[in-house]
Amino acid sequence: MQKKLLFSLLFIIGISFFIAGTSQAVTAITGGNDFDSAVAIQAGSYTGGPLVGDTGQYFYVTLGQGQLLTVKTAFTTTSAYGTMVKILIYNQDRNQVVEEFDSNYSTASLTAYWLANSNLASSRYYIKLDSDDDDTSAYTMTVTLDNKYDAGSTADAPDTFENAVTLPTGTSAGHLGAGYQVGNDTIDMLKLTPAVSGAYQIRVTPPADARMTMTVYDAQRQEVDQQVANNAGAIIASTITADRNSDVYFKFECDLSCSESLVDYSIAVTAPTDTNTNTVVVNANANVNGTVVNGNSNTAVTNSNTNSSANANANTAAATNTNKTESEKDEGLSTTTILIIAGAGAIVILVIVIILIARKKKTAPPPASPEKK
Ligand SMILES: [Ca+2]
Ligand SMILES: [Ca+2]
Repeated sequence: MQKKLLFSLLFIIGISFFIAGTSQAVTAITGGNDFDSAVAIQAGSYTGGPLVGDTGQYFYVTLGQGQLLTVKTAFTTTSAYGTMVKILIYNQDRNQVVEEFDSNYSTASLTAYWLANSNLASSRYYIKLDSDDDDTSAYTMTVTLDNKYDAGSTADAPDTFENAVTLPTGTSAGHLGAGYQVGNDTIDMLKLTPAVSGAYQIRVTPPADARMTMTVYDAQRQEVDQQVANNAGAIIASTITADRNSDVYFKFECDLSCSESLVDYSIAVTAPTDTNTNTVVVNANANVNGTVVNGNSNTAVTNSNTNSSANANANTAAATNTNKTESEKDEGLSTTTILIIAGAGAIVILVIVIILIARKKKTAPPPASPEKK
């Protein structure tokens, strides 16, 4: 019995910790009455209300360059006549840049967003929740800040050549948001530094509703090509011939005539194949040792480079010289010479022996003649 109670207690405690860990904290909040009294908030979830009359409640967030602010709200009302609810966003100069609104007879949900460009490292944006004419009894608000950095960098690509974001080869993502309700990021300037000389192809794929423009500039910042999409969603491409380490700039544009929504586009850069092939001849000497010609076998090592950026030669294999060394050759000749000398000596000794035998025969007394009887 006690074991069952202990098990039940542990189970309840575990469930409580699980719920606490997975549920998102919601903070009760009340905004200011105007810009000067606006309340600073961070990314998070909030609840508040009521919104009375036309006063509304003011908040503000600090938005970094290349960051996307998203404000999601849900309003409820008990008014028999309904209300008109709004999300308004203002820039740091307190100029209105976003207005989202809807009629609300019981509940209404709205979403507003804004993408900040790189003109300011960070800036203040005001959020106003508003209810015209009649009361809105309560609201919930979720604020998120997402980094919409370009081409794998940690920044929004700027409008100008200076500080252009590095464009890598392969596929990367870019982000633009143009005009009222969307953002002030209408231009992304990127820079490609070729690792090898040759033809590079750049393809830009926009979302279905965007009609983008790409302009290409050489290292002297002279325009060399421009591609304008004929229709929304069209892929645009350019092929340029570039020298190694000579920068090429790309300006990607999407203004209000391009899209009325956020534009997440992809950039595919295809680099040329490095066909540079070096042939290194190792040990081309032909040694002559007296009357003996030493024909060396030279080994040519072909180095096929495949690394376009570092041109890293893989030519580390040593050439193999199959020739004997001079000392080895000298050692071989000495043995031959010794054999010749030994043979000659033997011949001389043999000749001397023959001569001595011949002389001995000449000096020997003639055999005695038989006596006459
Ligand atoms: Ca951008
Ligand atoms: Ca930009």
